[in-house]
Amino acid sequence: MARVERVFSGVQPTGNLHLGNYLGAIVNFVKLQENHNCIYCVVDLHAITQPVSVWGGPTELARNIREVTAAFIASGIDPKKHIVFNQSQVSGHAELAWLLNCVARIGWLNRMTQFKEKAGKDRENASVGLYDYPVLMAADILLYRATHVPVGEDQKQHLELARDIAQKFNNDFGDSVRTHGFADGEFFPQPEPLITGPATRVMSLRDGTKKMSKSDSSDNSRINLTDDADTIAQKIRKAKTDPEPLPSEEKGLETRPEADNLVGIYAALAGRTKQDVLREFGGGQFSSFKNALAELCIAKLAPIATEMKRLTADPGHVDSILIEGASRAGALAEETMKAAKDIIGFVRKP
Ligand code: AQP
Repeated sequence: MARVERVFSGVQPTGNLHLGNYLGAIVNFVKLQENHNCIYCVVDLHAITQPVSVWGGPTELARNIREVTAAFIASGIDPKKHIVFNQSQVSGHAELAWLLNCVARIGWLNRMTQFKEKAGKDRENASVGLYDYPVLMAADILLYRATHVPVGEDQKQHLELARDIAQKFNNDFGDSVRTHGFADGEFFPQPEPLITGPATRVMSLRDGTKKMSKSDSSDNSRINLTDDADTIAQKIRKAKTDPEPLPSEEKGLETRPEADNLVGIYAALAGRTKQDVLREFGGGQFSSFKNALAELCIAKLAPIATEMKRLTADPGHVDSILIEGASRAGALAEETMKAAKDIIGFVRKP
């Protein structure tokens, strides 16, 4: 099996995509297309790890799968040159997750902070799937033997776990890995997290210490990719700030999470550094900065929302993109599954 540089990442179809998903992940997905082979996945098997009341049931799930696909394409991902599909259409994800469940250690999973946050106090009542989420995520990446994974800051710990699982598989089956054509003993490459740009962790507009998130009960806490211009302007106007004017130096943002967040969003949308943004707006009041931010946000997001609307109006077309992508992803997945099974020692049809 040839070793190629390959990018993999996924987004859950669990509700409205927001500016955090866009700046933390999707913008980087688009950039990476220039120099890499990319696989972008709507991770619907991950979505169902939450209670049905969270992901909304069958009709909502199908609608959200198509909406995330539309967001990928409207943002500039090319499904002809790269691969776009939904996870549940390639059975290798679940199958490899089982093999990796037997490699990953319970102690490793017990340290995962996302499970602790999402399960909350009622841990006994969380699904086994939610606990196992990071192993499925490792399987998603390793199924394509991906080398680079663009994600937001919140996924860093899961990426480290994927690296540990890859390494333990390679070590546990070292001799077999080598006799099956991987002389360097590395069947699964160590996936590199790509956490880049000024907005790797976009915070809530209502509380600068909390991540912007689909599951926040306040819609005013986030800007959705489908929000219209008036809604975006209103949410930015209402965003929490402090009474001080904006600082002129980045250091002045250190103890001001809300100001830091808004400046970071502006910088990411404008393709500038925070320092550069402060050079223009430092010393000024929030009201004029917020007007400029709203204008920029609308200019960047409105064309995406329009294109998403156009695409989701034709679900048959979106489904055909996913089916075609799944067929190409499935062929790559099958190669990895065959090799993984041979390495472990399963008997199979040649
Ligand atoms: N606030 C954020 N800032 C930067 N990046 C973010 N990402 C999510 N939130 C932010 C990145 O978006 C990608 C897709 O995320 P996901 O939908 O698969 O899962 P998530 O991290 O659970 O997203 P949400 O929106 O915050 O959902 P809930 O409310 O369920 O927790 C990932 O690369 C993620 O890092």
